[in-house]
Amino acid sequence: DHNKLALPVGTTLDRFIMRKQEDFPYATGELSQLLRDIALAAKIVNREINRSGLIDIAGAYGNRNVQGEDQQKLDVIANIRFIRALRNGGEVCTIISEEDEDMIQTGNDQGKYVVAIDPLDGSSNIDVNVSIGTIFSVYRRTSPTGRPGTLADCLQPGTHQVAAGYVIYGSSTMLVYTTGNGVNGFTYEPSLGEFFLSHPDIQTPKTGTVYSINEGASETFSPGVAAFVKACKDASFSARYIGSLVADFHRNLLKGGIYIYPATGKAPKGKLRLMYECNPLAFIVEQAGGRSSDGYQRTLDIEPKDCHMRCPIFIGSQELVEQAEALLAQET
Ligand code: AHM
Ligand code: MG
Repeated sequence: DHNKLALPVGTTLDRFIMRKQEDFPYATGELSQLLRDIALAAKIVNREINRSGLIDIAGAYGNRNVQGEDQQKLDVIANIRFIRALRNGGEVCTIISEEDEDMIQTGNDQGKYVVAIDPLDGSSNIDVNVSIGTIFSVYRRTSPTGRPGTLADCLQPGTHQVAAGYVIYGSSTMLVYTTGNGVNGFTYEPSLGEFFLSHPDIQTPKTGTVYSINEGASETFSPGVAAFVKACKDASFSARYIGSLVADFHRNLLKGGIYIYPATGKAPKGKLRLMYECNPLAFIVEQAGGRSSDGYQRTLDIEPKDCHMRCPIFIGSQELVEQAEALLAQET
């Protein structure tokens, strides 16, 4: 019962994390520290993103740094920032990141946690000033401490997540996360440099009238997906597709709806990655009362095969995801 843990709107993220920890008498505070590390890196990345449009202008007035550091692409910068924060924090032994083919060993062999992260998703949207996001997932390692984390530590099913969240760098910047006791959203106040609780105990609507899918690929949809999209149109749903996963997901979480990235001709296994895109959002949506599947089975039950594995995703309001699953089940 997470209602007894309710804290008022306006509580700072640090205080919120601290108070939640006090509710678990045996908690050592390591997960709390890890979440604070992620929030710190998010603030730094947020600053870089807000400056990104100014880089050329800064060059024009002679402010470009000589090493050319400010010319690195933002997804690379975000990757560096998050890895550095998690390494310095000390709680994480191993990281898998969309930006790195191999597992990253932080050198913190005593760290009890592994993190899967997409440091900056939707980065093709940066140049056109569209919202982008960070998505992360936290697992407790299963191998003994005192040595680097293992592939098995990283390849746990989504049901084993101990925390997951995302940061949306949008018209305001928000951090939304769960540790398995509901979902809470925090809005960043840049002039104070703090995240404040703005969306306590988020519940997603049971149904909705928004569908989000890249219909440019509709010629290659399976019959079940095509039937679902047709049903959405027959019901005069609104089509909303930003093309930035976190932004599409966040809108539907708050307003109701379904986001789909199915198998397509170009992406036969779907496009999105299980470990750092699908699973964290699936954990969050379930905690908010919604549902996520690959069309046939619950996302969180999928057995991960490699760190960068892709899978189709149907995620959002429970009734809509169930309707899509029912139509897929009728495929022959
Ligand atoms: P990325 O990880 O290379 O940025 O790709 C993921 C993005 C998601 O943010 C978005 O939902 C999806 O790709 C859009 O793909 P498409 O353009 O095929 O619809
Ligand atoms: Mg991505």
